[in-house]
Amino acid sequence: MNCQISQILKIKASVRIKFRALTAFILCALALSILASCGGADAKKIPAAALESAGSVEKLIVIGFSQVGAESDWRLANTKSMRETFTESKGYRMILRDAQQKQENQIAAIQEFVAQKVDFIVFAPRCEEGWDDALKEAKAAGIPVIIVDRMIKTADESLFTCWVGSDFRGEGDTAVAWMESAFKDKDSLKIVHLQGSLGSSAQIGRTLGLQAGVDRNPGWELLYQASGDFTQVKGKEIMEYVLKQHNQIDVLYCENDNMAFGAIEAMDVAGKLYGVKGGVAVVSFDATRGGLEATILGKINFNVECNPLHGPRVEAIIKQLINGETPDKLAYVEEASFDALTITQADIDARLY
Ligand code: GYE
Repeated sequence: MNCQISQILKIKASVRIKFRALTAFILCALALSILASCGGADAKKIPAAALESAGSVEKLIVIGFSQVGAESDWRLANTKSMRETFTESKGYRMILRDAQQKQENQIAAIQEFVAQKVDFIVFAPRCEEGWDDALKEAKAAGIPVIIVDRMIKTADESLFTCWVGSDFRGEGDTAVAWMESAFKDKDSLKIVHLQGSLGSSAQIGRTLGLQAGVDRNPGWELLYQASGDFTQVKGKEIMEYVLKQHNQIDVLYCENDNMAFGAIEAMDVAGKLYGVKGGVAVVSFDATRGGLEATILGKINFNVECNPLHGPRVEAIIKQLINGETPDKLAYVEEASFDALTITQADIDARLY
């Protein structure tokens, strides 16, 4: 009998332990699901402004940022600017997706942001064409889309809220104006042209500027033109090839600093004279710190600025939208240019990227 009772007590105790464990499990699961719903999709759906005034649980403004890639110093500075601007301490949560230079990855990122019901989509498009379908999804979900840096081509301007970036054609025109003045006494000019990623606004604008220069200057000849996709590695590869094909090159028109760095490496290896010392005059774009250092050293003759510090500009737009204001549809950043003969150390010291 005693034995039976102790057996029954043991069974009861074990049932009690199992019951307690089950209760704890259920409580944990409940707590987790409450937490998940606080930080989940529904919370994000609430307009940020409303969240701020209501002092609600999730105050962070959620931004989905689709970045092109990490192809250049310019791009790294651009990503850094966005990261430094949209921090949790300032009330933001930025979901960054690096598309690794592939448009399909950017489309997938935009779709992901729509599914996550972010508050704002920001994207730096790889190329101009082919965004309508993805942007229609964002529009249908009521998510504002802010385009930075390069621009898109669309027949329906309502598919994006606004754009901020550079006047790439203007940059090309600035570079060509320098070439026209620097070589005004030369009857013929042999030009090698390293293009950026084909189909991107930065490439299209800078190429159009050069093309206009070639069209109006009968002595100008485009010896060779190829895309180095804005990378140093490809800039070097292409220049190695070109140097084997052509002996006389007057100007190397590089659509960004990194391709110029690569081409300079190739010229160094080949023992080719370039820069202010004579030989191949190097024209570049971006005017990053590295680019300006190469300019003051006389390796790059002329460098046209392209400013990547878009984080604060995008933040200003987001604040306008939250306050119910209408930002400018298109906003161009003011940019300078630097000549190796006049650049100063102060110009470099002032450079933030
Ligand atoms: O010039 C280049 C980068 O779109 C302005 O992209 C940007 C360009 C920049 O990879 O370095």
